[in-house]
Amino acid sequence: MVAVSCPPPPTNNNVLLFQSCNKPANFYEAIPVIGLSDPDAASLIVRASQDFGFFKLVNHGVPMELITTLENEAVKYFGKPQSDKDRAGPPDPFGYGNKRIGWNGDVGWIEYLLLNLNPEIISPNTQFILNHYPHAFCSAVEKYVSEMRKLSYEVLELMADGLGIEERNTFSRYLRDEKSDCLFRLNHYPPCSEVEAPLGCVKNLMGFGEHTDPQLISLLRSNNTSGLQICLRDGTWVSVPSDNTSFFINIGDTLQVMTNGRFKSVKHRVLADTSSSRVSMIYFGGPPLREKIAPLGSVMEEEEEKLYKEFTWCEYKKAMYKSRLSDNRLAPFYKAAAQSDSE
Ligand SMILES: O=C(O)CCC(=O)C(=O)O
Repeated sequence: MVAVSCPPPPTNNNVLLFQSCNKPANFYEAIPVIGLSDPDAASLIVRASQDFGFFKLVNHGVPMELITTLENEAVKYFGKPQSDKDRAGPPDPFGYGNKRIGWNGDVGWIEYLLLNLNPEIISPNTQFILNHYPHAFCSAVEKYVSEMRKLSYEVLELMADGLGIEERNTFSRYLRDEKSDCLFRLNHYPPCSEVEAPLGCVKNLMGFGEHTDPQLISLLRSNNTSGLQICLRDGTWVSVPSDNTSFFINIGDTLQVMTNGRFKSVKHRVLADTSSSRVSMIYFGGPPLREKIAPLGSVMEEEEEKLYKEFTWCEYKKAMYKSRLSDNRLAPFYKAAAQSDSE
């Protein structure tokens, strides 16, 4: 394991806007690997969600053919002329985005397509994509997302089992709701040249800066190009070995709140590769906009203090849209006492 610290962006080249970072030499091999039908899957998932906020899911039952079809469609899409791709942008916040992530100055070595899956939100860009993109692309997205929905329910229900909660749908009900606020994102990180840094060090450009995911969980799949890094609980950044046959599951901020901090939302980031493209696809499972989010009594011990105030998912999103990627976006929702303890 190699500790990494990120110096300020380089000033001696034309990629001034982009953060760069040393890449840890070694891949971290201790990431929990869990089979969906392992007899002890529920308790392993709970342990991984507590210790890492992250795990690799194998034997997930999602047909490889469906995954490959979508990946091929994504590669075709990102290979189109820039002017074609720009027709679905700039992000509203959905649609095609290039280098700029969000509205508050975050940039990365990335282009992406973010699709809204919430029937309550109107996104002209998502509508444009559904109306104008090739049938093969839209149909591949639809089939893939439908598999992601099912998989997210299964994982969340195993989490409830593992925590000893009687109601298996305690978490999954938020995503099963027809107004759930879910998103789907395709990311493309083109190869980048290495950035020369002082003292002859070589650094990689930041593809996607450090952040936690806001929703309950994210289901991430990538091609065989590495670049994803997670932050361990001791603050060390480690590289995740790529595996194009598995899913990586991220715990998001909302599940951290619902479990009163028992599960940790995992800080992660992506470094662009110097020689190959990375393509990733991520399903983000969020609750309905008006749903109240708070620590759940069924997860807490008697007498346990709630660490967070109650808020709606819509309130969280409003705060999030004003923040930078790396901000602690749960900060406004800590109870005062819990906040001063964490300072
Ligand atoms: O591309 C990846 O592997 C991760 C991207 C990510 O963290 C995101 O889209 O929120």
